[in-house]
Amino acid sequence: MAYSLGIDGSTQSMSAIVIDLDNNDVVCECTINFGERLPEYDSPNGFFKGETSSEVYSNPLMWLDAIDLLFNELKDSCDLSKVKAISGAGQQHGSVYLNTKWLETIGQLDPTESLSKQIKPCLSRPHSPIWMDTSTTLECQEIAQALGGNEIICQKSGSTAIERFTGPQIRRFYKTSLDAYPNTARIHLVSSFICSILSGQDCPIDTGDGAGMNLMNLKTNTWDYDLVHATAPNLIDKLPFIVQGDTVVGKISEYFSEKYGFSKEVSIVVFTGDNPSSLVGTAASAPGKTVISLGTSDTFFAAMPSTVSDPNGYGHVFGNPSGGSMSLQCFLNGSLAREFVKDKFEYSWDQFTNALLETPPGCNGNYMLPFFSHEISPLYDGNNPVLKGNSNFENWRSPKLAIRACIEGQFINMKMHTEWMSMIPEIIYVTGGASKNHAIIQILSDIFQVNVQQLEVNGSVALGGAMRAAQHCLGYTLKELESEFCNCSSEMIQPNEYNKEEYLKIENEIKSMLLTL
Ligand code: ADP
Ligand code: XUL
Repeated sequence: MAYSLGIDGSTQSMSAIVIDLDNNDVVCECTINFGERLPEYDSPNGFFKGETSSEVYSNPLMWLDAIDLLFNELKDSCDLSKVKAISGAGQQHGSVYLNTKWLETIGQLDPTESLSKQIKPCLSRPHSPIWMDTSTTLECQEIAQALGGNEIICQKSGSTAIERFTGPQIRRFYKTSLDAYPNTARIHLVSSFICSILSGQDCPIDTGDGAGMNLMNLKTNTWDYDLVHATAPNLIDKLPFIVQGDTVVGKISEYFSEKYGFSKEVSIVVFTGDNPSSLVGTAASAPGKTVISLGTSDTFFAAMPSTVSDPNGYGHVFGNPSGGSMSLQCFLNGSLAREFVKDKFEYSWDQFTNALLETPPGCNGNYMLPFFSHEISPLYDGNNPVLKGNSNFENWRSPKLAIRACIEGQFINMKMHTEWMSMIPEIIYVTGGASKNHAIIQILSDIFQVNVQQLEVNGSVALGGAMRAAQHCLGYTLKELESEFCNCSSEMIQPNEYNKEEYLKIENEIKSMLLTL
């Protein structure tokens, strides 16, 4: 019997899925929510703010305690001796800073002690900046200036210098912590940190997650000398190696085999970022399928037929764990914007849905840029949505118009800001909380004029890890794994062609409203 295990080290929780490759079913899924299970870390949503609200950190010891809790639960839920391979992913961009003790300690973890107690003395920086941190605007400018402009950074790394990306974060640490930076022997991403802990050795970074650092050259898949040099001194010695996503890094460490009952022969595949892993777990590894996740923020990602970067600098190119590259566009005003409009009128989701159904496409000539908070696609540093239409609408006196205009504005903005990817998707897979709302998805389908299908998998990040482990260690093909484990709802939502012209008209309106920002 062969089981494969996938791990997801995400912002709010540490999760795992175990799949049975003989019977093609999910053996168990466990989640440790940081806020609920580890309240001593004062991070109800998995992070805390620094001195300024733009600084956002997590405690890496919290992640380690969550790993111990997770494996304890897994041990009670299934027979871990049947697991033959492990891989997984972490939230992208976050970084862990370690001193020279790390390199000795990681190979000799004692199963009678906790992970957090043993790794604590290895941290050269107690807290990890994560992807929600936007404190590095100055460092982004400095790196861009040193390289001769953001265009060059984008050509080299797939993204312009971005505040949450690891390079600018490292530069800020170097500038503000003159003692701690030289004491740092290794800087890991969340993914390579967890992978190192599991395999009991200092592990590499894969090209998928490495591309989210503003340090990796997309053409060579190695650290880019100019970017590394412009970021911080002696940085190259502190970075792990970069490897392709199919690399087997080694076997599970004694810590896990002795403590949780794994066989010593379990192989571990290099971890990747949560979005690249989700690409695998949603069966979208090959070009042609696009995934839109309508969660806290909305993300749009797809495997790329050929690598291009966003000339406007808002989008990103990451490595595709199955080879080639993937594009990703993140919209911060996702579910929270939809909820803002719903709550403003004290509506339930059912009332919200009825409002959508009772208002015609085009919203009777009322348009909205639904940016209720800071936005990154496009860059907008305010908290006022822009409304254009009749006075009832502009003064928030019409719930129906506000609701329809918000959803239309979100998806038209999404369409416009993903055109740089130059792909006409054959199908859009949707996932995340709002994807269950049929009325919202119909508008999405009409605006993109593409068939849309809802994904049934919830934990696509952890599932992607388990699938990659099975593929690269146990010889299963991705096609086999996709057909057994990545299910979609049977219903296909089809675009209404009659609405095409109407939405193209609104696109022009939205374009001119964007110019006023
Ligand atoms: P995340 O994984 O980012 O925490 P989820 O994918 O679980 O987020 O989505 C949660 C969101 O789904 C909620 O914030 C809520 O706004 C949204 N949601 C839940 N039900 C509906 C619904 N019926 N229609 C639209 N949005 C919904
Ligand atoms: C992607 C991004 C987030 C994180 C956390 O660029 O910042 O999606 O990976 O999920």
